[in-house]
This record gives sequence, structure tokens and C-alpha cells, in this order.
Amino acid sequence: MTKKTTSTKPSSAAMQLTAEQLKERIVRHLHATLGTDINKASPQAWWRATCAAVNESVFDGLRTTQREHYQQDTRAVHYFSLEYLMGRLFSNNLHNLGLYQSAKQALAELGHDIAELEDQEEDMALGNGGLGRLAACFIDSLATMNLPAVGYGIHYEHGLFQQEFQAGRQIERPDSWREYGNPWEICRPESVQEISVYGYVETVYDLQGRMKKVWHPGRIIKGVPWDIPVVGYHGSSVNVLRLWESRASDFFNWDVFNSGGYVDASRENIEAETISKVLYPNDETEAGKELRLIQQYFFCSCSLKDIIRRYKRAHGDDWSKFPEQVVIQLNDTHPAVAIPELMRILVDRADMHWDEAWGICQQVFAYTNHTLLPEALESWSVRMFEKVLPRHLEIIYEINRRFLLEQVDVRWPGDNDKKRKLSIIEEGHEPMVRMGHLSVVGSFRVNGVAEVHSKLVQSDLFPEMVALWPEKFTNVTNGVTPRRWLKACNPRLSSMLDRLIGSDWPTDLKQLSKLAAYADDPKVQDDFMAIKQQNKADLAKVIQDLTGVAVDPAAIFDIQIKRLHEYKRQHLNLLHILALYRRILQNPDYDMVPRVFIFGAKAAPGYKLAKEIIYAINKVAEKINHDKRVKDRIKVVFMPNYRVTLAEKMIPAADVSEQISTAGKEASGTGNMKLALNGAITVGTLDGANIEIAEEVGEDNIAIFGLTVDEVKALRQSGYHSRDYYHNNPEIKAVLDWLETDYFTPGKPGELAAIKHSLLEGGDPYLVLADFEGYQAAQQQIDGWYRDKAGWAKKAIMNTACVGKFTSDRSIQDYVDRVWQLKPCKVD
Ligand code: GLS
Repeated sequence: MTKKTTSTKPSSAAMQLTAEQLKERIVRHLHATLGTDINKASPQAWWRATCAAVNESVFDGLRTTQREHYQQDTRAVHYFSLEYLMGRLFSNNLHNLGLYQSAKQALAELGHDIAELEDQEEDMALGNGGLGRLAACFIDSLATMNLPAVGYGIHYEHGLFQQEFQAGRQIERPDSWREYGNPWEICRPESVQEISVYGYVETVYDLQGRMKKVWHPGRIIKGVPWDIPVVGYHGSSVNVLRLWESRASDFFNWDVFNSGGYVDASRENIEAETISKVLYPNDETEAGKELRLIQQYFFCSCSLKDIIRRYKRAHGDDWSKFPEQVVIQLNDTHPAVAIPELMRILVDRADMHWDEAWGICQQVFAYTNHTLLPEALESWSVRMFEKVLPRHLEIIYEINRRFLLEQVDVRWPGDNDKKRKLSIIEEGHEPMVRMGHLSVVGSFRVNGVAEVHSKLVQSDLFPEMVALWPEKFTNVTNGVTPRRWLKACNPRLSSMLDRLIGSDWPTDLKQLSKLAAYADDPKVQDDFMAIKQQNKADLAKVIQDLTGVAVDPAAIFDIQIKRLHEYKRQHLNLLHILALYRRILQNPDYDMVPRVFIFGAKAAPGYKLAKEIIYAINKVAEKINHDKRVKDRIKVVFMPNYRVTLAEKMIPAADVSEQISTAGKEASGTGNMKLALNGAITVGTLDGANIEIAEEVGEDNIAIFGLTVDEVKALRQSGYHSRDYYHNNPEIKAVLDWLETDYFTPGKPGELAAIKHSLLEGGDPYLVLADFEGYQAAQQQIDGWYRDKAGWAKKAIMNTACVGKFTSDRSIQDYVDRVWQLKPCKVD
């Protein structure tokens, strides 16, 4: 059971604000902050003035929270993440402050529709997908639960690229989310940090003959912090997300500048600024680029120095309380370089003995693993590490030497195979630093993000580490914030819930279980499905606007939204669509409930096959949507530029949620939780958090299919031959062969052949063909279920009722209990 650490009643000063008072604030800011006038202000200016009005309340909360944390000298968690996929903050902040209705009314009285103003805001897309969005949900929960926390990351100038389709192909455009400034952030020049990279290490001896290492950096870079207040829901805490922007150090620049090297100085400027220029657009693939390592080090070093500065303000040079006050959560291995950086600060700068420094480190860091995909397990060539961070490489060697000697050799004396396997340095032609190993060795706790994934982390990824330190390993199943993913994005359903089960559910999501008592009530069923229908009608308009395709809200809305990756198997979905289409062509009376297949996904710009899958879906969509013989039984749409804001429109309108990854590949998934929460029925494999969703909603309310983790392993071991499925199943053969013709790409045969080739010659690494049969059976089951209106309504209601477990508040409480040992700090 989740222990409650939240306040459900509005308590901050903002709650008392009336529409009239807000109006006064908005107009005042229109004049004083925007320098414009009611008569000529643009929608942008109105939006900005409203943000400024809201910020008066936000900043009040921020000041009181910070004062309280300082006075109480609270222990805090510091969330280190290279990604935060925040989306828009306008309606979120209004909802969390309890001001949404007043603002809506105030703006209406001023002649503006709040929804139109919401569209003035660019998404803050400083993340790729689930990992970055999870970080955003977590900081929302931390503030809501009054837990002292700071999020640290990078202030990317360009977030995740914007996606367009040209003739069906993905084109990437740069994202400039803050081209004209962002009203939610505050620059803090008083907290600038300087960090070093490159250079060389000198060994010197002090007067007592003690050896010391001195790092002579090759370049110094300035980190400028931007603070984004994180407003808790109806609680009074406002925490901070602190993002670092890189700039050239004044110190270096002026030197070059004064000696006449204006051009050189500018070049240095540009190079330094490059560090926070762009987010790497790969989800779950390690880039291996020097710039990426520098990004990681840059924000870790700035953040650690920031933490230490704050600690020293309260405790001076007494380091003994540091582990009591500070816990750092590493969001995957991306910030793992923080471990040797803290060692460097303690040993080289604070002159601490190695053992004492290591003791501190091991009480401060905890590591979350978010993926088992081999291509995502970060490792850096020793050569590059040495060039960029020469002193850190030495420290890592020393950490490794002691680990192998004091742990591995004691446990497995003389076992060189074990040493090779466990070494932080992977030997070979090109020696590599393994960041996962470093993270486990340097952390006091390691967790996966769903039950099955945490088990696999232990059994498949780090079994020997588990043998050494069984108590280090734990699970924390992911969650999502119900404030954004139900309350704000689905206002119709939220009001219905308020009426039926009271209004405490946004901070106590288990309350949703009360809804189960109504699952058979015809009136509630009608209301629930009427809301779904209205949400679908809204989405149909968006679809028409974005894609030009007309869809019927009476059809099943079947949605697959997530990054494009072979393991997520959007192509399995496509093969099934092709099979249905073929059945219709073969049998004009083929009986199926009309269905709209809706996709949203960005492919990493360098991921060729992923881009080919997008192209294939778009070409198949074009053909099917225009084929009169289909009689609208199938529509296929690919929503361009899928992002948080689009997800907020799609999720409330979903009937079916596609969660069809190869078992063992999706660590958890969080879209699966959001869709079920909004009453969609999952078609899914027993992978990641789908397993736990199935446990919660029960087998009547979910369509599970496909190989299990163990079956996948067994099939691989016995030898998987995708060609057998191709030859034995005529439908599979027909649709794959179809892709090679010019049926979907007139005059250009073979344009869609990449998918077939990867499934046959490529060996079908994600077992698409092995799961096809089960998948199409699950889809038939959905078709059957949907024909029974009352039965479907019941299933939909049961999904909403049973997924209270998947609030990020529960995840955070699990982290508090199993990892952080934090206490809430109530702010008046
Ligand atoms: C991911 C996993 O792929 C998702 O399954 C998971 O839900 C998410 C958050 O834990 O992390 N790992 C990753 O590198 N990107 C992800 O989305």
C-alpha cells in the first residue's frame, strides 16, 4: 500500500484567486511585462501575460519551498537525467495550482479561448521517449508529495527534432522550443559553474612527500543554470528542475581575445556552446560520440558542484553529513560519470582519503536501469575517455583495481574469467569503459522499472553482481502522473470520476477502484462510452486537420504511439492491417467492425529500417484509405510529429492500446499505463509492465497474446527460422510478397521490400512472424468484444478502475521506501 504523503486539498495562496483577480494580473502583465495593450496584443502576448500572471503564484510557492527546505536542512533527492520530456507547462501549472477554471473564465471575459492560448506554447521536448517522460512524471510526483528534490539536466537549445512527412517519408526539422524565450524558466547567473575537459594529469609530491594528482585541463566551460519551477498538485511544494546551458568561459575567452585572436575566441565560444546545442535523437542506442560524453560530464560536474555548494552553505567543510543529506538517482547510465567526478572532487580537491571518499560515494548514488537492449548499454573507448577526461579515467582504473581485488578475487579466487566479465574495463582490440558496471559498483541500489525487467536485470545482465551484493538489487515499477494523463488531458472523464467517486483520486489513484462497483451499471456504461465517443470526435477533427483523412468516430480507434523501433513491432501491426485488407479484397463481405489504425512515432534520423517502416505504413495508408472496396472498414493514419501534446489528444480517444513488443525487450512502457487509465483495452504481449497491467485488470479485460520471455529464449535456443512461418502461413506469405510488388508504390516495385528482407534474410530478430498468428487471434478477439456494447463498456471501465497502481506517486513512494529514505517536508 502506498503511504500517503500528499495533500489533497488546495492549500496554496493561488487557490483563493478569483477570475477577477486573475484578469487584473493578466492585464497588468500585458502592460508592464509585455509592453503592449489590450487592443493590439497578439495571442502570443496574451499567452505570455497569462503565464506571467500564473508565475506570481508559482514564484511565491518556489520561495516558500526553498526557504522551508533550507531552514529544515532537509535530505533531498537529486535526479540526474539527460532527458526531460516535459511537454507544455501552461495547463499543467494551472491545474496543479487549482487555477484552471478561474483562468478559463478570466480569459473568456477578456475575449480569449483558453484552448487557443494553450496552442501558443511549444512543447518542451528535451527527451526522446519513455525515459525522458518518466523523469517529467517523477518530478511532478515529487513536488506533489512534498518531497525535497531537484531535477538536474541539460538546457538543450534544440529539443527532439520535429517530424514532417514528405511523400510518406520522415523529414526532420530542428526544434526551437525557446526561440523567443520561455516564460517558465529563470536564469540564475549567481549560480554559474565552471567545468574542465581535456588536458593532462601531472603527478606531484607535497612537502610531506605525499603523492598528488593534478589535472591541467585543456579547456574550461561555463555552465549557466536555468531553473524551471515544478509545481506540485494542490500541495504547496514548488521544486526546481535545474538545466545547464554551456557557454565559453570568460577566463579563456578574454585571453585569446586580448591577444588579437578575435576569430579564435569566437570559435572557442561556438565549441563551448555546442555542448548544450542539441539533444541526441536516439532512444535506446548509445551514440559513442565525444560530444555525448562531454554533454554527460558537463551536466554531472555542474550539478555536483551545485549540490556541494548548497551543502557547504549549511555544513561548511564537514563532509560527514553529506550522505545523510544527499542522494543522487542516476537515470540510466547516462550520468554515471558523476561517480568518478565525485571521487575526484573528494580525493583531489577536498584531500580526502580514498576509502573515506569511496564510502561517501557508495552511500550517495543509486542507479536505475531502463533497458536491456545490447545496443543501448553504454561503453566508451578508453582512448576517448583519456582524451576528454584523463583524470577520471585514472580514477575509474583505481575503482576497478580495488573492486577486482577486494570483491571479485575474494569471492572467486584466481578466476580470471570472472574478472574479465566483471571488469569495468572491457579488454580487447579497443578497450572500453563499461558504464553499466561502473554504475552498479558505485551505487548502493540498482533497480529495474517493472517486475519482469528487474528480474532480467539480475538474471541476464548482472548475475555476478547480484551474487556479490544481493541486497543492492530491487524493483520499482514505473508510473505516470494522473494529473496530466487523466485530470488535465481528459476533463470529461475527470468530471465524471469526481461525481462518482469523489475528487481525491488525482493524489490517491487507488480510489479509482471504487469505479468497479459501477462497471455493470447501464447508465454509467452509457456515460463512460459517451465520453469516449466525444473524445474520439475531437480526435477525428485533429486527424482531419493533420492528415486530411476523414475517420468515423463510431469505428474502433486502435492506437500505437511510441518511438519507432523494430522491437516495438509497428511492422507487426502493419502486417495485420495488410492481412485484413487482403481478406476484404478476397471477400467483399468480410465482416469486421470498422477500425481506424492510428500511429504516432518518430524514428531516430539514422535508423534506416525504422524510417522504412514509417514509409511503408504511410504508403499502405494512402492506398487503403482511397480504396472504395474497403468501404471504410479500415482507415490507417500516421500522425505527424508525435509528441506529448499530441499524446494528450490521442490517449483519451483510444479504444485499443497496442503494446506488442517482443517479450523481454520493453523494459516497462508507460504509454500502456496512460491508455489503460483512460479506458483503452490493451492488445499486448507479456512484456514489461503489461504483465502487471494484466494482473491488475484481469484476463477478461485485456487481450494477451504471443511468446513469453521464456518461450522467446527457448525458441532462440532451439533455432528460430522465420522462413518456416513464411512458408507455412499463406497469409504471412501473401502480405510479405505484396510488399515487394508495386501495388502500394505504383511504378516503383520493391520500395517497401526492406521489411520483408529484414524478416526473412535478416532472420527476423524480433520474432514478428512467430507472433503473427497469436496477434491476429487477439485482434479477432477485440473485434468480437467490441460488438457487445455493454460488454465492451464494462471492460473499458474496469481498465480505468483497476490501474490505480500505475500512478507515479506509487513509484516515487517505492523509491522513497526502497532507495532514498526521504521524508516529506510540508510547506505552509
Ligand atoms: C525506456 C524503456 O524502453 C521503456 O520501456 C521504459 O518505460 C522507459 C522508462 O523506464 O525507459 N528505456 C529507454 O532507454 N528508453 C525508454 O523509453
